[in-house]
Amino acid sequence: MRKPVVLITGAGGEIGHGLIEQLAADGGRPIITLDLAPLEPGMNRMVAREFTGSIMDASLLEVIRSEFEVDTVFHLAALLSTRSEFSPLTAHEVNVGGTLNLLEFAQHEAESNGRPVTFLYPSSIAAYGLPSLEAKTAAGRVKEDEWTHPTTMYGCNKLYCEQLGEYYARHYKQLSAASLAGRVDFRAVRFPGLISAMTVPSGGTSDYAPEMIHAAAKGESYACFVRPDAQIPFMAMPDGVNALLKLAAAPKGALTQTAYNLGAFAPTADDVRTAVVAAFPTADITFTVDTKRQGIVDSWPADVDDSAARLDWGFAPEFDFARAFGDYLIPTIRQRYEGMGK
Ligand code: AKB
Repeated sequence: MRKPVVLITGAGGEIGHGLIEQLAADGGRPIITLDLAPLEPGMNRMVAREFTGSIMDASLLEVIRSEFEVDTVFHLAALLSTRSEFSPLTAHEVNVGGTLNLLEFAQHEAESNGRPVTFLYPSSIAAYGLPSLEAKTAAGRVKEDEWTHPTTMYGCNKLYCEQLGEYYARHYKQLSAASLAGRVDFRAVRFPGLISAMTVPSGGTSDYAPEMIHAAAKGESYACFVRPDAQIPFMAMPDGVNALLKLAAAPKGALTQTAYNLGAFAPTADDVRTAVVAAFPTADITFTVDTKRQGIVDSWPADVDDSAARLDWGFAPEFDFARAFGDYLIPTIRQRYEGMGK
């Protein structure tokens, strides 16, 4: 009998890093990973097997299926919003084509093993598109089904993949004689901007907040590319990882929707700057607005209504703005860069 394993795609990225550590510490199912690049030394010791390759490589996915019984997928691999605007076709191929490959993988795995595969999908606030700053201010905390008219390729990809996941979960091959839907137990969260003390993101538009903090800790100057009053929701990485794990463990019957908003705090760029300068008084942070990237941030909501996640599966972030900075970001980042001699 093969032991069930957890598959993490894009495992070497920001979320994968924290997720592998937490799953390994929990000591549950063995972890297997798939990423374009090898995992960092240290991370690879926490996983049972590491595959280096692409989610676009169907034959590699077949190899994984033949060697392992996967019962949970965390499909993290994606091109983020800024990078996707420079290469929209590649973004579509990776973000949509790659997700479709993984959904097919999960469907086949569930059919051959005779039990559903839980499929966790990190969607994003990029799935929203507010047409103007006036609309953004008036909208306040948006609900999952409001303002879903994304302006970015990444946002379009995320919203469509949420719908693809729902198709596999509820309607897959609905005209076939035998019912095949429901084998993929698809669950998505719409992440706000994530801020990790351990890694600096790349290719995203919410990157200004983490970049500001990491630059200050390293003693480097930083020119923030959005206006001081730019506002979107953010979350500390440990809360993001815990949310994925909590949603994965939630009883299916408790879930009333496939995609859930998650929020924690919604500072302006200037609020972030103020908190960073309080911790690093010599920080040199200025604002040089990139109007195009600003436009993307302006199209995302100032905050989200995450009451469905709180109600259905007990989402409860540990870190508000003060705690995220005081208890997690500043002490961990300080220690990290001091240890590295900056
Ligand atoms: C990005 O900026 O691309 C992401 C996101 C908000 O989904 N971090």
